[in-house]
Amino acid sequence: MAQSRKSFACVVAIVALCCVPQPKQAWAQRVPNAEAKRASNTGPGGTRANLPRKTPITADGFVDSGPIVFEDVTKTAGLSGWIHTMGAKDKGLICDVNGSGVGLIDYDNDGWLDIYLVNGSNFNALDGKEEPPPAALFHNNHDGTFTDVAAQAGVTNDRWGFGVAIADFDNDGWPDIFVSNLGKNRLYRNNHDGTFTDVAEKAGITLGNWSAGGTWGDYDGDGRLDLFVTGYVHFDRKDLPYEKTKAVGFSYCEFRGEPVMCGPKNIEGEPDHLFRNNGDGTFTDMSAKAGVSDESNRYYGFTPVFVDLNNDGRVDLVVTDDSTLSYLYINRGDGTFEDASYASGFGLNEDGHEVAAMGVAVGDFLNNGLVDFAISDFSDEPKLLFRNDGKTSFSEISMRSGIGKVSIPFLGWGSGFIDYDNDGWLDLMFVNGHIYPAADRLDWATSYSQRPLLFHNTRDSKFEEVPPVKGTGLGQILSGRGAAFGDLFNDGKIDVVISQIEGPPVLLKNVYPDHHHWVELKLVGGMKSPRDAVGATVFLTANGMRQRQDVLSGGSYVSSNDQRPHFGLGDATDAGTAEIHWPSGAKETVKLPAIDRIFTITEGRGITGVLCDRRPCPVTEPAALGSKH
Ligand SMILES: [Ca+2]
Ligand SMILES: [Ca+2]
Ligand SMILES: [Ca+2]
Ligand SMILES: [Ca+2]
Repeated sequence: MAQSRKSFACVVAIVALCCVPQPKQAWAQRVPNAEAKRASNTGPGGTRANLPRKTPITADGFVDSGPIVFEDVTKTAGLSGWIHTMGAKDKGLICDVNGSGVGLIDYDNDGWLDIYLVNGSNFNALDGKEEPPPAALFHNNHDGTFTDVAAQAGVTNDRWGFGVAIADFDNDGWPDIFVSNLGKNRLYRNNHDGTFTDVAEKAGITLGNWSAGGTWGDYDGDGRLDLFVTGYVHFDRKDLPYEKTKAVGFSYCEFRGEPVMCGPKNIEGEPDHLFRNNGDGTFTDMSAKAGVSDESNRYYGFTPVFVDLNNDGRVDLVVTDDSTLSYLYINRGDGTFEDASYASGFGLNEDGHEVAAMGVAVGDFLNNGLVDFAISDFSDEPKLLFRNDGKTSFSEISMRSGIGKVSIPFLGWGSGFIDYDNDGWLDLMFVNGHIYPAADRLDWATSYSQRPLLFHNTRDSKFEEVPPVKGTGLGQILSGRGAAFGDLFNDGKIDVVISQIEGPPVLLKNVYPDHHHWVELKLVGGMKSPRDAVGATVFLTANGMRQRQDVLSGGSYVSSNDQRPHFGLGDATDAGTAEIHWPSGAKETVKLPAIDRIFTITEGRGITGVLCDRRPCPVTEPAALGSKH
């Protein structure tokens, strides 16, 4: 999150000098001259305090009319009573600013997505002096409303929470919840009766310092989901990272000449962990053996995702790192990973610079069968679009694609490739918000609360910003952090749940007035695959195109999206044919018999369930016959 865009050589120099006091102008010298001059006139009690300040584009640029994509239904849905809190209001410490993730989970297996919202905490709560702020589990009532059942369900966490990753780790057919904390992590096992039990201690995955995010994936192909957890910074209550303290290498902490909270630069990092699932409720730490421990680098890990990026049938691993190189690991298939962060071109931006990478969107936006990535990062940086060129090679094409220039003033977090208009081409959304409250006081051309960004995919590697219409979901400014994307109302349109730091969540219902068709798949793995099919890849051939969707656990910003592959069909009236690459290695081809349906497909058995117009309907004969294993 801190100021970034520094050459790798410069990073090495700073790391080497980390225990030496930094010169007071260390940050300011990278600010362009004119801006530096302005900054020198500002600050607390500065001379510019009374001058009118132009509203930055991050909180402006709204239009009076246009197509409405999202409607903010937070209040009517019943979500506005829950409030996220994290640390002190002055946001003076690094633990106060990052916010938390959102997990979409159908915890009661009724076919409707429920919402898990991680909460933060504060020192008083940690010390038992006040009630800890609880996480929320909002049950979907199928009528557009939700009810918070976290307390009854036993999933309030009550720790300083950051990330969430949803998966059925014990293959019992019921999704479970991993929560990463500043403090011990949680693994909430689903008891099948609306309640959960925290089994993290027995599982051996609590860790205990600062875990940011998690992702589930069967990296060793034994049919059991394994867990990767990012470490952010090493945090010590007895040595808080304030300016000029030992915890920050005695450095000053400034942004454009303004004193700000310290970090992550100069704070000791926390390593990452890969836990192999032993199948008996316990896990074994394989981080070092697998080559993904981050032990020697201690980069500031945020959002990890297991996904097969080179189409060899094995999940690989990408990790966004704050203000340091981001990782891209290729699964060798022998229990180890090859670090291809530099070689692939994924770890740095187009100029070869590291960025403060927060979130990651995963999706095949070119419809060429390869997954691409978009990375949300700090303000003053373009948000990054990485095109997968095959052969484990990526090109960063932000400026060429049309998302670069527009996104520069925004500080991005939750990120998702979603086909909001169901035309068969993945669009791109970023959820934004600054970490420094001073952004609203000083002339930085950015703001503390920021509007979300939605880009329409105009094909041929190009995107266009969707104008934010006043009074709609895109037409508001938020303190956005985590975000999860999914079809919450089973109507074939992808909605968004946003977690705001220090505020209520925001539910954006997709009301875009297209008349396009769609299809969704709920996959159930067989005996040799994870039961929830996490790691499966689906190629849908329909409407003259071949689209790809993956079943993933983790992503966006330390969040967990709808795991049902969703395909926009445009005007096509034939739902096409799905080619499913199951985690077991089996490939299955299923002719989908109808549009605008949610099909359950069970490995080796074809279609085993159908939702028509939000209700179960008969499985038709041609569908069952269409399966070829
Ligand atoms: Ca449900
Ligand atoms: Ca389970
Ligand atoms: Ca495994
Ligand atoms: Ca689209």
